[in-house]
Amino acid sequence: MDPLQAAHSGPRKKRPRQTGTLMVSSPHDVRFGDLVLFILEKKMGTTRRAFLMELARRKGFRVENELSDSVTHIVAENNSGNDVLEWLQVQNIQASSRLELLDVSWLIECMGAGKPVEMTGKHQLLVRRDYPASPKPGPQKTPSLAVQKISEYACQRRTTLNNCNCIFTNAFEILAENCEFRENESSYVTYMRAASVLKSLPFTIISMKDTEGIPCLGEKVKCIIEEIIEDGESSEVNAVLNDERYQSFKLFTSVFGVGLKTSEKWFRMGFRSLNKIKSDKSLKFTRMQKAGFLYYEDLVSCVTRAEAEAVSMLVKEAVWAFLPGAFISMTGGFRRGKEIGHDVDFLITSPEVTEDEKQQLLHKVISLWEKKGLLLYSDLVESTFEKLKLPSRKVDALDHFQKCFLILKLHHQRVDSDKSPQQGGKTWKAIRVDLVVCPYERRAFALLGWTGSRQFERDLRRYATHERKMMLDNHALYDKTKRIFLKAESEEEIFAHLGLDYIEPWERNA
Ligand code: DCT
Ligand code: MG
Repeated sequence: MDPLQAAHSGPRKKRPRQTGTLMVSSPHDVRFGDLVLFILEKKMGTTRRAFLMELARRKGFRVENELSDSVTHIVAENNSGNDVLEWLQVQNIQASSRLELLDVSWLIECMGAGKPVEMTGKHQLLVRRDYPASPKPGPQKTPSLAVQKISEYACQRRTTLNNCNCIFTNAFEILAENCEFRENESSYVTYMRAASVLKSLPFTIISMKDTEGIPCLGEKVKCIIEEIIEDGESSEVNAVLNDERYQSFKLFTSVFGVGLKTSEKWFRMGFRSLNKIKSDKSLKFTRMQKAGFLYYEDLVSCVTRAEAEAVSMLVKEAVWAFLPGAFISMTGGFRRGKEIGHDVDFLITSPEVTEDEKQQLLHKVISLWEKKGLLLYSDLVESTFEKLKLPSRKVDALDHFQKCFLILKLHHQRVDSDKSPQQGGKTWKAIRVDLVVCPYERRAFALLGWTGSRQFERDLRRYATHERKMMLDNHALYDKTKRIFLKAESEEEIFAHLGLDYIEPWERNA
């Protein structure tokens, strides 16, 4: 066993069992009978607890010596909501959802007011809902209050862009990328899942104790987390960042049209810079790569939301010129609320048009842009969609819808109308745009698939397969037990078919 690991999974400190301190106190009239208080001794101490109990009773509050079913309010000092829940678990007591967990500041305000004051957020002890206290050995009741395990599937977690564990997730994403470059699929998945679960946490990991109960964090991952906690950085990540192969692949794949195969070839040929590659007469480039080099600077500088909105206008103008009733949704990262992206993705669909009209749409749109001088690159892929085909088993398979991969010329003025074109300067920016056209009755599946994130999509499919015996992809959902396709008009219906709580697009940034 890894010595580090052993250090973290050792026996937990036994907490002394709390027994209510028996007080000798004169009887007081209870004035606020519907409140039954219990004051936690832990971290408060016997004397202070006894003092507060006596004071509260004198003011007409009912305060119990022992924790019992009748208690409605637990008051604690210097404890978090999770601390209190953990304490309750040790007592083998089931916390009901009507039990209030309050900070001592509430009680003190009540004492000042001589009556119960309103409980607000500042008084209520926060329970990290996704963060269960680690289970104790032996039979136990599960507290019904708020304790829910973090799922191993990203589609059962809410992941906003509010990532409070960047320091760790950046590290794991670099390690994952390095594995991708080395085609080490299993390590890639390990690191991506670790990054993904950390992104969903509503708190920052500050000690190894915080990682208890979190899935997808294996031994290796935990060692890296520990090193980052202790040193602020990971030696393994530093080694990757200084690795020649990683640096070269990172550079080469930043060119549109260059994937792992080409990068491998160039790396083996001894290339280390893009300038050397561009000027080498013996190399042959695809049409995509030529465009990639030509518009390199624009394409590596990310697309802003303002630019994405301007592209959206362009797309709507062109599509509606031919199909006024078409639905156009911006998908991808921008639909998830991101402020920047590497491209802008759109899903287009329309009810009540013939297959032929729909098939012609992208062709017409592209030739319109070509006439207007806005088309810098296009690659149109015809649909290979078949209605009765079962969803793909592969989690990363491309879908069969008709689509085009484009580079469009976006004039600065369309983004910022105040911006007057500078004399002689370039007045536009090259932007990567993807357009996908899907059959109207498949729009919910296509929208769900094209909204991402990739990790979220992978886990949705994995969840469907392993937990529901269903098959999901960008086209359809198939129930293997019932042997039927499950129809859906909206993303909500797909989640419902899968028995999942609905996760909003901005919560899918896994
Ligand atoms: N997608 C898919 N099948 C693929 C590739 C992508 O279903 N083979 C989905 C998942 C995400 C979405 O399409 C958009 O893809 P990207 O543009 O690559 O991702 P993004 O989340 O929009 O990220 P970025 O902000 O970098 O564009
Ligand atoms: Mg995108």
